[in-house]
Amino acid sequence: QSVIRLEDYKPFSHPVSTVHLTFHLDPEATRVRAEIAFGVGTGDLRLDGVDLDLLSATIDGVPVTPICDEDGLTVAAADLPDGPFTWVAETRIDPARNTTLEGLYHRRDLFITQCEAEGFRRITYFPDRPDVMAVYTVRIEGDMPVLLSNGDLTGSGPGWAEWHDPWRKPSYLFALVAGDLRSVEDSFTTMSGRDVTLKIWVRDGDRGRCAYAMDALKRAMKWDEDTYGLEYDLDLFQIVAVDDFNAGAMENKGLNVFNSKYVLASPETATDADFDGVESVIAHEYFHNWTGNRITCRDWFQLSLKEGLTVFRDQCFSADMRSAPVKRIEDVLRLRAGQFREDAGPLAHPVRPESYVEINNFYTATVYEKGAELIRMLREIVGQDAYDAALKLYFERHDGQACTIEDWLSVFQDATGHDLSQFRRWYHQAGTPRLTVEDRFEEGETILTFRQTTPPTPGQPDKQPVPIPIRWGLLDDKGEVANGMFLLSEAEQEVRVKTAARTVPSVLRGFSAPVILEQKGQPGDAGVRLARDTDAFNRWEAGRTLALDVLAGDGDPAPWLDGVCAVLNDQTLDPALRALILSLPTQEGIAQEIALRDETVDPDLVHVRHQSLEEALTSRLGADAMRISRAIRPTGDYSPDGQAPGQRALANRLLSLAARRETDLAREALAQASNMTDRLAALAPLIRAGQAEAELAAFHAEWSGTDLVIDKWFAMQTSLAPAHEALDVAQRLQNHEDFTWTVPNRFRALVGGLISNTAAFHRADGAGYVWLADWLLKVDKRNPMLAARMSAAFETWRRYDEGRQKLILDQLERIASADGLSRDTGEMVGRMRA
Ligand code: DPP
Ligand code: ZN
Repeated sequence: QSVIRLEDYKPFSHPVSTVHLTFHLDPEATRVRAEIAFGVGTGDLRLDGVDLDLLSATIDGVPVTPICDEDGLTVAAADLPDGPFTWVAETRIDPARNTTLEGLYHRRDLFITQCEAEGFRRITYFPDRPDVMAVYTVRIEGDMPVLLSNGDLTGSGPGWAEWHDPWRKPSYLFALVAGDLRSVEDSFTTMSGRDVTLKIWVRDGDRGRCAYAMDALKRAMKWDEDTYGLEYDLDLFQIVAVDDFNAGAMENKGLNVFNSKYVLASPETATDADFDGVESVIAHEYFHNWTGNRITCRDWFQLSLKEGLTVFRDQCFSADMRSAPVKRIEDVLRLRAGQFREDAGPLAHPVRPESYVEINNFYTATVYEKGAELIRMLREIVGQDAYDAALKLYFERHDGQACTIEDWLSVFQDATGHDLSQFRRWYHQAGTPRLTVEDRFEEGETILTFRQTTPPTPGQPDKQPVPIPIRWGLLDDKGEVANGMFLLSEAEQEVRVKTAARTVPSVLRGFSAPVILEQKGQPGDAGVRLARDTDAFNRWEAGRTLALDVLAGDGDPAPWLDGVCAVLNDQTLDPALRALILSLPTQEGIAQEIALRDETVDPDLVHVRHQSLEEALTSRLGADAMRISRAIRPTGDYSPDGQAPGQRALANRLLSLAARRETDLAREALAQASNMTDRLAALAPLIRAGQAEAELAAFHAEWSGTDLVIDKWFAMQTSLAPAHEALDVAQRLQNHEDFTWTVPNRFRALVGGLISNTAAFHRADGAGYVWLADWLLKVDKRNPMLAARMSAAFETWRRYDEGRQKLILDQLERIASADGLSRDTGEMVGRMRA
């Protein structure tokens, strides 16, 4: 496998100014004519191209015969004119047989493109790299009612359309969609008075489920103006929802392509969490217009330049739209579940990686979520005003360019005067730092001693201290006596605060840095923080600490039970926050904690402990659970905004506890449920109890044909079935007539669902591992990106006992030695076994 390295970066040999593309669409034989204007360059002309049939090529009208290979073609320098020249190539491609879902593909009568990272080379020969930016004009010919591409429509007639995008862009932002689609239209007037037409394109019949996405888009556009002073820059902004998509969505200039999961939502079909997802992904892709499109990446090692910043921006947007502390807790849950897990295993890599085999394998939680945390820390370190000034300078200095992480950090240094040389380590060093805090009271002072270390990760045995912004407070029995922000930059440092007596420290408030905190305090401290920390995040965190003492060790459940019951009855607290505090860490979260303590994870024991703490809480609450659940459940019309989702979350959490004893309570709730959030919440306890057969059949009958809901039907069964049955359930369901493994959403629903059922996936006999490996081998032949992503289910193998380790390694070896394994999956499996 050939390795691409950051240190080998060289600019492209020839500048490109314009690209004219003409598509004659045909499912099996699409012809693409590409006319590319190259400027004066040096050396050979090397163009990327994969699975293309080259029909003809000319330079300035004269036929040329390039040397073609598997990855592209070369025209020798001797055959190139001295001055600028025009390259014209005609290629033939087969979108119907393109099962990779990269490049141009044809599914269910739709032509769809996905070009990030390297899909454009499956459309035509081109220097397919983000630092080659050009102005595109596109003509589409095809017998379909809707023919879309980037930018503005400049002409159309029956069977053809022409588009022009005035903004220079890299090839990964090119898009084309064609087929029988319907649109929902709206408009937005920008702060400078430009009227922008907004269109969301969906299949006939789905127009009734676009309102929330449209509303979120307009709110995102307004927010970016208000918060960053950034305005949209075309007269048209379009979103297309498609059912066959490898990722969540794609920010192509002026024509975002979305997995329909992040567009279509109605109270009957989508849960509160789905509505949140629509809002944040719509915002994320829209925000890319400036952080990604106007300023793009020089090369793919810089991916976090656009992704980290854009995730941070969408997190802030969602925090402003709803409860900020609740959003922060949800972001941290996600960070820990994906990124801390990644950082702790064989796939750990820096936010800015230094090498890759297949770039698709680096669209990771580290690049995205940890990348966002780095921006958040920068803001924490320099302060909001300096952050705003830096962002202003970033857009002034780099608009229209393809940039690096160094460019970004230089902007911050220049705008704020902060020396960020040590901060760079956050981008280069993999692994999650461990932060410990010890406190003592001496002579009228509370002294906090902070220490940091970062464990070795693959290829990086030695780590250096990183700057860690630590927001802290001190609590006494009346409330907060002091607070502040401390920047820990050395391996060990102290903070001294004058206090009258010992206080309870509350550190890393708001999760001010992406580190693992170990708090060496007094036994009752977490209980104090849970009861009265002024920082909502740390109240939740204290509950989690107490729960993990029971779940990952042998702690006494009483402090957790007492603490969360007090929180439950605190009417002044946001119900959404109460629901989060009342929830247990997931079994994956518990396993992570056990591994952190250098103990072997026993998934069965984790499962048992998890169940018994749920049971203990159920006992403790008794009849209160249903009483409070009923009282707090919102009545009236469904709304995904405001207080209602939090009230539903709390009502449903309590229902899930109460229904452990009496499944009839869940049946009753199901009968009364009038939205998808409540229906799924009512179904869950029945599935867990293995008593949902009739309900699942009714659900299927009602939603047959509504793909996103049927995805839920599959996922809930494999993810919630009792551990000893879940694999059988999955094997039965994979023969269901609605199970189409070639559709990524459906595959992820069933297989991803089973993987998330940790005790089932990690069955001691290894049947879960064999089953997943069988699937990966099958899917890899069609859609390598999808298989490679899913293979990360094995990344935690070192956590388990020798028996399970061997069973997983056997499967990794079986995959590694399979004939024709993709570069994607080959790289993943290789790294996991190393
Ligand atoms: N660039 C996309 C996104 O993260 C992923 N393909 O929005
Ligand atoms: Zn993104």
